[in-house]
Amino acid sequence: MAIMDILSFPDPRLRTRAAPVESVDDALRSLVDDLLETMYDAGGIGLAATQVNVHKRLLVMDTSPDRDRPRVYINPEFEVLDPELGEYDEGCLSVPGYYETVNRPQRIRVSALGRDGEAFTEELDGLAAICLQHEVDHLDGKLFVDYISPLKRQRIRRKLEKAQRVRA
Ligand code: GNR
Ligand code: NI
Repeated sequence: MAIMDILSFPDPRLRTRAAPVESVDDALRSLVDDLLETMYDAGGIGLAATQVNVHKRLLVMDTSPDRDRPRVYINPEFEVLDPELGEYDEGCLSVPGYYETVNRPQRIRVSALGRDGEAFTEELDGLAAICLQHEVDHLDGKLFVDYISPLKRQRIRRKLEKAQRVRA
């Protein structure tokens, strides 16, 4: 197991569209375990492979209160079950320190492969539905800051660029 480095906005690698996973083998399962370890270490409720610079359609989540319910989604697809949007203050491990309100559908049906390579379908609502959509956006090269005003996005970009220069 290993903790991986998480890319930060505005790193252009976060804009990569991830490719479908071809086979769920031991190497992929090892990556899944590293993603989970990295997510728990960073204190996030989700993590997409894109964020650790691996451009495969794979994400992990744990929205449980005790953080003891890891979920794995390989090649996830979702459909919206209820077009009504709900607003939520979203954050992102790749946009550290910033939270902005985003509107998304509140109920979705997700199909994916699990860690064992078996297909499953489930319905999600609440925070899990928000998080899954946020993670699938990462796999498509999208970030929650794409939904806010260009002025706010530019302000966040400048501050994170400055913080990254200081750390470098
Ligand atoms: O830890 C996270 N919290 C969060 C809060 C509201 C909406 C989405 C998220 S996902 C985020 C972890 C992350 O960046 N996943 O890509
Ligand atoms: Ni994120």
